[in-house]
Amino acid sequence: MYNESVLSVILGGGQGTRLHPLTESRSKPAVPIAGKYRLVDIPISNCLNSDIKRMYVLTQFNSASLNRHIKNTFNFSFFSSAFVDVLAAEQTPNNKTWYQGTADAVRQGMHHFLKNKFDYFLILSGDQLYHMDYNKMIEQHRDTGADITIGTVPVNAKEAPSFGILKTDKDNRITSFIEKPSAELLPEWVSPTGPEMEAEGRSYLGSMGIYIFNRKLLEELMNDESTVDFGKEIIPQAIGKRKVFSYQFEGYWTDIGNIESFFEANIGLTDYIPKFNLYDITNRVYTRARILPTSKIVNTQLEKTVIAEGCLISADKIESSVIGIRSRIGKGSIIKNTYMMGNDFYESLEEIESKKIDILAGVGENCQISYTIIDKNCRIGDNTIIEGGKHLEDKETDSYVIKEGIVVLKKGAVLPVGTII
Ligand code: ADQ
Ligand code: ADP
Repeated sequence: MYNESVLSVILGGGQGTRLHPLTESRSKPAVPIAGKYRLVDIPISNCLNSDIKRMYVLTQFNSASLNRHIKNTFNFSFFSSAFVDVLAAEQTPNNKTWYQGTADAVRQGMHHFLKNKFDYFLILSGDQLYHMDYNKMIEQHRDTGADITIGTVPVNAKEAPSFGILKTDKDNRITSFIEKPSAELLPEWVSPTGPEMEAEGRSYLGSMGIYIFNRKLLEELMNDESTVDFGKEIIPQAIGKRKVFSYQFEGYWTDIGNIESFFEANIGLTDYIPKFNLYDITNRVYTRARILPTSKIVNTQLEKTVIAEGCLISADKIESSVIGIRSRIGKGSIIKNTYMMGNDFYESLEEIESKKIDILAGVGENCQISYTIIDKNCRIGDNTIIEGGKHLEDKETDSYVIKEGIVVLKKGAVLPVGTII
């Protein structure tokens, strides 16, 4: 029996500038991760594993790929009341095509949500990598009689300025909250987080951007149209006035909302023991079942590498890299610290001949690629050298972007033979 008291709302992304160019032609929840999944699979799978089976995904624009992915993946039985619905920003008479912020996005979807029977809203972020049993948080929410419960994790001083930081009393009730404090303000926000966390320097309690709200309360708060954001307005304004509790989460959790953290999280999957475990049958990450053939690897030295299904690889060496579905990599190539998303289709030998394709989809022969994200369907000519790293300055061209030393090839980019970046 699924958890009927909870309705989940997944915040699928604002204008997506932080993940540009991966969000140039698709909405953020549809961005491919870990070689075969999409960002939105993470919160949806956590919900399913927590027996929460009604979900709305809020997104700024309705990309065909997101709808196709959701429709093909989360296709529940005819007899089930489970659903995953995508709600894209709708044009209003004021011509506000975009959601103005997270709370505004929820406000605009309210008339859809309230048609359902439930007691609690579970508000989730669409760009985080973690496994979490939300039932434990819901249990605490009920036991404490809270109006709002916020999922929290201990963070260090470097991370703290990009989070909502809070303080609690001995019963975990939140007594104060500040959204993204500046480094100068930080000393005032130190909290006791336990000896293990403190030893790692994680002395601040950060909001995970995961909230439980009692249904009636959120309905009431949404009536105030001046509030557009949870972190900036709704949460700070509720402290002191409502019973707001912290639920401290102990497992691995990371925000993957920008290129650097997205890259780190993907490459982190190649660690000997990755912090995010995809090999746990009790905590499955669900995604589209594609029925692809096995991967074929010829004469390639592989080190700490994750390879998805349906790849054709003849590279010399691949190290600390994630290679996505249907990837093709030519002989003599060396790939390091790279996330290659893969291809949406194969090119048959006949097609290659009849269309006279000179640069095949994938990585050509004798290429050297490092610190790079290769979006889907890129064509990289032979003898290309892409040497990402901190020596590179931020830059954007028609076919790639460089951010924080990471080279990101745009979806479908074509790099002529011998390109050097
Ligand atoms: P941020 O992640 O910086 O901080 P925000 O940009 O509001 O806050 O994004 C929250 C989530 O909502 C993200 O998944 C984002 O993609 C999505 N989102 C943003 N704007 C949206 C919009 N207009 N429509 C739909 N979805 C949208 C928040 C909290 C902090 C907390 C961190 C933890 O405000 O207090 O510490 O999350 O990551
Ligand atoms: P994304 O959101 O990753 O940018 P889409 O979801 O729009 O990409 O495209 C993925 C799906 O679209 C593939 O599974 C494939 O079925 C189909 N597709 C896209 N381009 C092609 C193509 N050129 N030939 C055949 N199928 C394609």
